[in-house]
Amino acid sequence: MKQATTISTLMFTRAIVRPPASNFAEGLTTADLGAPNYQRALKQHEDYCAALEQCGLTLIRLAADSLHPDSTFVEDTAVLTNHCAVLTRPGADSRAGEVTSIGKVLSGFYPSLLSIQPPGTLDGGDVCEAGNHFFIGVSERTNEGGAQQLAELLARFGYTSSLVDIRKSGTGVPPVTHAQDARATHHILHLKSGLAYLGDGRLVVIDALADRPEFCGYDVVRVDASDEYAANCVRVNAHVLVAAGYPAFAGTMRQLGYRTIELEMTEFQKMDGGLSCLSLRF
Ligand code: CIR
Repeated sequence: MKQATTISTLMFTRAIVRPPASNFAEGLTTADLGAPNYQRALKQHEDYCAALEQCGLTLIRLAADSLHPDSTFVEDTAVLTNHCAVLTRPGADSRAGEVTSIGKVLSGFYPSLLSIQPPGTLDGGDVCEAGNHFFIGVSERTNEGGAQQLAELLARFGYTSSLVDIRKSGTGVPPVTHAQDARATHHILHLKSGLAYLGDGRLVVIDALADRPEFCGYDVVRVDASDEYAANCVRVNAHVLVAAGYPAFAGTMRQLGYRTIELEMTEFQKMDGGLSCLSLRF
């Protein structure tokens, strides 16, 4: 077990959130977990908001948007850094319209907004900030053009990036080892479904991605397949938000010295959503 070390306090002061709309169940999903219960989803969302406030954030609460059933997953609409904000171009057509209202809100906080241009596509869930470096997933939603555009925009502000291909087909190279085979056939929706940055050079990574060369040199907390959903945790200032139901993972976080807040996420998991997707933190 890795020992607890001195932990820096990453500072976010605000988060944008949007509760699920009554037609939330009509959103996109690949999960085979049944339909979400709307009242339970609202309660889970409210608890999530309370946790962000407990972490010291001021919330910008947007109204539910029934025109876009997936709009509670605000993270996918923008990439926010200390120096710039980039509006995304979601890879799913049904989510394209979500960006406009987020852009209006963000224009009150950022002097100018950058944006991903067609034919590039990019979902914020594929973007993992790790200090001055960004991991950008190339996925079924984020294409190489979108990922490359983001890397170029971020470079203007001194950030470096690496692209991480998580598509089922991987790099297109036929698998030759068991490990490569497991990796190539593994499927997560977004890069951050299997990756989180805790600060201080430490990543949380699912087993299927943990040996990727892009993560070499980081202190990697591996998450095995049975706890995979828990890998989408969120460091918010002095706390780490973790999905309830994964006591071993939460225990690991506490042993590393983090204060944890466990949150029920069952209804969002049914719609392929995790903890990070429910807010845009800045
Ligand atoms: C979708 O398929 O787009 C939504 N149902 C779930 C999005 C989850 N977002 C994320 O992981 N960043």
